Amino acid sequence: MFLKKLGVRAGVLAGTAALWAASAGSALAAPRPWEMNLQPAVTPVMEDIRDFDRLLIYIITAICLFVLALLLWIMVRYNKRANPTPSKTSHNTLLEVAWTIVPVIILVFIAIPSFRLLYFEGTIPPHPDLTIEAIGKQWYWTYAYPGAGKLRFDSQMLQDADAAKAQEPRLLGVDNPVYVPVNKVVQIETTGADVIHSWAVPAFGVKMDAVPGRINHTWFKATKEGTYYGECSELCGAAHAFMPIEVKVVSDAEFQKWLAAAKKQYSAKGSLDSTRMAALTK
Ligand SMILES: [Cu+2]
Repeated sequence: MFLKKLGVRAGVLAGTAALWAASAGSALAAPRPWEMNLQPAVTPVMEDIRDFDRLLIYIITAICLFVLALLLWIMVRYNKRANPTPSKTSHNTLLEVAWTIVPVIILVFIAIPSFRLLYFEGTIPPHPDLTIEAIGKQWYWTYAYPGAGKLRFDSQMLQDADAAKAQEPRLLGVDNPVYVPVNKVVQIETTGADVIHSWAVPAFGVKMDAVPGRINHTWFKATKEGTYYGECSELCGAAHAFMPIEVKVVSDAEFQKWLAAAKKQYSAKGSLDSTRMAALTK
């Protein structure tokens, strides 16, 4: 957002931007082959993360080009042939002060939006519309909706054949996805039942460690309906790569419909205390 104000949103990455724009539908909600950039944002936090990322790219590019120009200039102007008798100068106060102060100014310039973003991510809006518990287990997730009685269920990765049948992406689709309403503040309370896991959905700009013995909080407000995928992002054991996260962002009405059905279907099926091994069969 701050970048918009600075007016530096011009298309350095015009090609990539065009690609994002062309595929702004819900089909983009999953990672794609050869994707070079962050996934498109569907929450205000992720929008700011992408803006911040872009700001850093501009700064890094400018610094790299400046250093490259200096190197080329030195190589051409001060090589042995062009400059046979080198100067014996060893200090230049002005230059030394400049190369200390300028990086400090650049870092402060980066720190201000960085801290603003950190606080935005870290501060859960008061009175979230929905709270979901995400319990990381070796190697699947258990979800509970504390506002909906005993609604609790396990979410396991689909095996390849089942994923193909269900038209879900391989290694990302799950049997029981999480449902959330669109444009609502969702608070995630996450913990680990055995080892440290991490609940992460790139399109939401959310990544929070699930630590046994404590509850961590994070939040998101998805502004676009669709299916979004994430993965456990803390190395948690042999099947760490096989405990994906699938979130379906749906309309209010659809969410209520799912909630009613889910209450009947899942009530108290998953369990906080029992840890069972996820099926590893291929
Ligand atoms: Cu894990």
